[in-house]
Amino acid sequence: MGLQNQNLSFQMKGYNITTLNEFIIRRQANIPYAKGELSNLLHHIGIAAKVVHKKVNKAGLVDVLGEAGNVNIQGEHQQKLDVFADMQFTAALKDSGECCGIASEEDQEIITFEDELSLDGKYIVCMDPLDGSSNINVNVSIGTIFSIYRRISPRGEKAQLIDFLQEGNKQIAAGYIIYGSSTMLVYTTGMGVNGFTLDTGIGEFCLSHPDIKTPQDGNIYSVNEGNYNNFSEGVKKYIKYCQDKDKETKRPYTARYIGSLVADFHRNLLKGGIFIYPQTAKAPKGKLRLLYECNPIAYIAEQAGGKATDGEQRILDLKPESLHQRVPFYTGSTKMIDKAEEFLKKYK
Ligand code: AHM
Ligand code: MG
Repeated sequence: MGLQNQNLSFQMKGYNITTLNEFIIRRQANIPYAKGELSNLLHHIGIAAKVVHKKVNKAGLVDVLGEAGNVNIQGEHQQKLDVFADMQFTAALKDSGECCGIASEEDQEIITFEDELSLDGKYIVCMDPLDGSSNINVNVSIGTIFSIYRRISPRGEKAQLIDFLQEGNKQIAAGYIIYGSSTMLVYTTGMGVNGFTLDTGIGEFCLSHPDIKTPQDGNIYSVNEGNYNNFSEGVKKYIKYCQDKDKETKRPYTARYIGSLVADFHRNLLKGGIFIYPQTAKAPKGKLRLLYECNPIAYIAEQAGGKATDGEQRILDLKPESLHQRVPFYTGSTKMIDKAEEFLKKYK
């Protein structure tokens, strides 16, 4: 039996698997005039995710743990895996031929791709190639975050900074990969959120979490409480509210904080909860970066029926001023965000 016929017979016997690529192509078929450029870009992100997954899974066995010996733009010591993931995603985006430039947490300036194919690329990508760096060396979940925009500058020319400083509400697609007890890719193109788990047996991301909807309310709060003394009065009071006993609102809530945004967000997305990284005395503008951490996560949160704000304004409506801009970040179940904002307003 030829390979094609064998595949057909697997399907006929009821192997009901939808791979990431099949899903992307089916979605594309629903969009009139789509030429497959975004599909191709997402496909390449999927490939890089598999390569990084493989490396992350071997951490401890091969020499990928520890510091790379450089300090990045954020003043953080780059880990070997930070550098590896940055290289893999950069190479995959360049290879796609659909992307004319990227902004990465690991690089001070934008990187432009200047081969003929890429210059004509319609998209730019902002990314945090390896999020949760402090957890790399201790076998705790880490992630990759990406955000895709249509370029503003003319096709055929070099990508410009203005292509990257677009409001989050202009995102075409966003997603994350979580390297956890299994590896998952979760993404949105503005038509809901879908999650794919990597089946390592066949080397494919398979649809495992279709049309994710986050609970409107929850009982998990996620914040680095080690910073408590440096929080504003409103945040302190909200944390106390989370800890107070109240039967009707099922309090006290449960505290869960991993220290990897992707993992903390992913858990709360599925279970219901609130993630907070507010301003602190040490980080007066917050810690997390608007372009490649908050915007993509905010887009996914909203597409799943949740919310994301800086404590007052919708994250997706903030006008970026610089590549590595930081913002306070509140995201998760709508009712919990509303309650937190009530406290911020009251104790402003
Ligand atoms: P990174 O991109 O250098 O890994 O930093 C971002 C991470 C987020 O994943 C996480 O939410 C936050 O930093 C944790 O910070 P802290 O250790 O201050 O709680
Ligand atoms: Mg990060």
